[in-house]
Amino acid sequence: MKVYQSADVRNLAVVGHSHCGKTTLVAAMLYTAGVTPKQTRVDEGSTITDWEEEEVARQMSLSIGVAYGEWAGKKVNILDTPGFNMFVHEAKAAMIPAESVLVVVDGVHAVEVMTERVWAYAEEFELPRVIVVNRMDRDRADAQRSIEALRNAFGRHLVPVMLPIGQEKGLKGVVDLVRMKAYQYDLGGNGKGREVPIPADVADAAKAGHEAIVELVAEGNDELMQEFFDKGTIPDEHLLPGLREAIVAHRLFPIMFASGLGNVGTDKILDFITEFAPAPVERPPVHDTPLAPGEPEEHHISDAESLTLQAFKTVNDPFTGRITLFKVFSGVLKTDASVQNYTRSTAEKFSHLSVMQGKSLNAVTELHAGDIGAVAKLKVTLTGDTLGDKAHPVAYPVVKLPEPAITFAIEPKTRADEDKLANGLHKLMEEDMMVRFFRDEQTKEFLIAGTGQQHIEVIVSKLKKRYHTEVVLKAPKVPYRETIRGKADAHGRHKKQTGGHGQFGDCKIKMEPLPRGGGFEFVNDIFGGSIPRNFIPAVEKGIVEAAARGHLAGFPVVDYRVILYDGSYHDVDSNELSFKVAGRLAFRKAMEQAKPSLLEPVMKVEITIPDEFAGAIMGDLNSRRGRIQGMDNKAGNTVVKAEVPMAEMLTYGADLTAMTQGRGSFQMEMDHYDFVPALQAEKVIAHSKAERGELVEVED
Ligand SMILES: Nc1nc2c(ncn2[C@@H]2O[C@H](COP(=O)(O)OP(=O)(O)OP(=O)(O)O)[C@@H](O)[C@H]2O)c(=O)[nH]1
Ligand SMILES: [Mg+2]
Repeated sequence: MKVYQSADVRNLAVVGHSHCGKTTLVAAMLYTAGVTPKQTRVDEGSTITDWEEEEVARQMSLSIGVAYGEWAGKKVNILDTPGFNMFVHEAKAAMIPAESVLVVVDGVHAVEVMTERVWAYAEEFELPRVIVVNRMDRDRADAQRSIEALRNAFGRHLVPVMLPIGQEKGLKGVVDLVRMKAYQYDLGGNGKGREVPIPADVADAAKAGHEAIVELVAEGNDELMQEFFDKGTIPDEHLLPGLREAIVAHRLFPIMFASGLGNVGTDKILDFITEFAPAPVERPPVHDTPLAPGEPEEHHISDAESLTLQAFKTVNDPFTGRITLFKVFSGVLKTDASVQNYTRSTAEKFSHLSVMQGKSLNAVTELHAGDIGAVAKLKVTLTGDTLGDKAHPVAYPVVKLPEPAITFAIEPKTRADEDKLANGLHKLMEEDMMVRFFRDEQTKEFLIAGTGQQHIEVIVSKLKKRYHTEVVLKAPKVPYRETIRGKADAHGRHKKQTGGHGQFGDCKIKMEPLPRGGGFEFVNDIFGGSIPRNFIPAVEKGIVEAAARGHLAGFPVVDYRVILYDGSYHDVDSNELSFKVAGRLAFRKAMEQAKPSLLEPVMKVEITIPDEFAGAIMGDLNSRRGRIQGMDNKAGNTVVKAEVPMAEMLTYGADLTAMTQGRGSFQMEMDHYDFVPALQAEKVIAHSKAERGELVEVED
C-alpha cells in the first residue's frame, strides 16, 4: 500500500437522510476510481462500506464504513455513514476524522429531517460541505426544486457548481459550471464522462449558473470583488483559488448532481473533492481538552509535530478480534510503533499498521498526519481515546452522543445464554457507544438501553449471529416508589417471653413526609435512656429494611422522616434483634396512618417531528398523561417538550415511528418522581399483589 503525504489526503464524511443513496454513491465513486472492478450494490449486499452482516441483511448502513480510493494523485478517504434516525449519531462521529462533508440528498425529496440534522452536525464541527443531489435518474427528480429547497433550508451561500443534462430516466450527464464544460455518461457505465458541447437547452441556465458562482466568490474577497467590477467577470486563474478558499472557509457550499446507481457524475464529484476540498494540513488547528485546569491548546495537523492520534471507531470481529480505526492528527505513525494511550495510561503496540477498505485490512508502512488508519489487537484502546508520543500527552475532544431513548429488560433464553450474554454485549458496546447495559438495583432486572427499537433489535440480532446468544426482550418494569402524604405516631412492641431466653423490644416513632428527593431521615429523640443507646441503630435498621420492602405494592418507601422519641427495654431479654423487629412493627403501623401513596418516574421528553404531525403527537401525549412544556419551530420541524410518566412511554419508539412514518425522533431522560393518580395507582397495586400473590413474608 502506497504511502501518502498529508497534502495528498482528503477525508470525506458522507452523510444524509436515510435511503438517499449514500452507500450507492460511495460504491459508484469507488468503481469510478478503479477500486472495484464493477459497480457494487446495496441490494446485492456487495458494497464495500455496508459490509457488516446486519447491514447486508437490512440493506442499510448501521455504522461508519471506511473506504479509500486514489483520484488525481490524492488519497480520498471516505466515511460512509447511516442516515436512519436511530443511527445518525454515527454521522456525527464521522466528523471527527473528516475535513469535509459530502451532504447527500435525494433528487425527489431534497431536504428531509435527517438532512437538517447532519447539516447541524457539520455546522457544529465547522466543516466545509459539498452537497450532492443524488438519484437524479428517478421519476420526479427535479434539479431546480432541489436547489430551492436546499437554499431555503441552509441559506443563499449554497450554489450549484453543476447542472444535470436530461431528466429522470433521460439523465445524460452534467455541466461543470465552474469551467463551463459538459460531460455525457452511459447510464450504468463506468462513471467516466465524455466531454461534449454544452447542449443548447441548458446553455442559458449554465451561463447564469457560472455568473452566480463568480458573484458569490467575489462577495467574500475584496480583491476579487474589484476585479469583478472592473472586468465584469473573474478569470479562471483567480476564480478557482477564490472558489477553493471560500469552500475551505465554509463560506460557500457547492451543489452537485449525480446518480449513484446510474454512475453519472461521480468522476466530477471526485475531481471536485480532490481539487476544492481541504487537505488535513489546511484544517484550522484542533483544540484539545485540557488535561489539567487551563485553556485548551492548539494542535496543528502536521508531520512536524509530535505523534498524536485518536480512535474513532472500534470493530469487534469474531475472527480478527478488535480492530481500531483512528486518525493520525499529528506526526508520522510507523508500523510496529509503540504508542502511548493517554486516556488509559497504557502503551499499545501498533503491529501490522493498516488502512481499512471496507472489512479488509491492507498493510501500510507509515501514515502521515491527517491520514486514517486501522490496527488490530490493541489491548485497551476504545473509541474516543487519544494516543501518541509518550512525552507529550493530550486529549482530543470526544463526540457528545445523545442519551438513550428506549430501555428494555433483557433476559437470556437459557442458562448457556446467560453465561455468554455479558461478554457478547460488552464486545458490542465497544463498537457502539449508544448501547447501555446495566442492572436496575430496585427491580433487579438487567436492562439494555439504546436509541430506539430497531437499534436494540440490531443488537439482539448481532448477539445471536456473532455470539450465539439468544435473549428475550421485555418492556422494563417501572421503578415505582412509595411515600407518605400524612403524619403518623406509632408504637412497635416485640415481646416473646415464654420460657428460656426471652425477646423484648419496644419503640415509639413519629413519621412525617419529606420533600421529593428527600430520601430518608432518622432522628434520635430519646431522652433519659428509655432505649439504651446501643439498641437505637437496630430500630433504624428495622425501619430501613421494612421500607425497602414497601407497604402498598412492594416498592421502596422514600422521602420521609422518622423520629424515635420513646420506648422501653428489659434488662435481660432486650437485644438487637428484638429492637429491629420492634422498629419494623412500628414502621408498618405508622405507614397505615400516614396516607401511603405511590410515586412514579416522570421523564423529560423531547420529540422532533415534521410540522404536519404536531397535532397528532400532542393529542397522543395527552392520552399518555403528558404535560406539554413547550413547542419550538425549527425549519419545517416541530420540537415538542413534555413531561410524561415513564409507564406511558415504554413503547414510545415504535409508536412514534408508526405515527410519523418513521420521520419523528425523540429523546428522553428520567427527570423526577411524582404521585401516581388514584386510578392508575389501584391498577399498579393490584398488579403487584397478583405478582407477589403466593409470597408469604418470613420473619427473621
Ligand atoms: N434510482 C436510483 N436509485 C438509487 C440511487 N442511489 C441509490 N438508489 C437506491 O436507493 C436505495 C438506498 O440506497 P443506499 O445507497 O442504501 O442509501 P443510503 O443513503 O446509504 O441509506 P442508509 O445507509 O440507510 O442511510 C437502494 O435501493 C438503492 O439502490 C440512484 O442514484 N438512483
Ligand atoms: Mg448507507
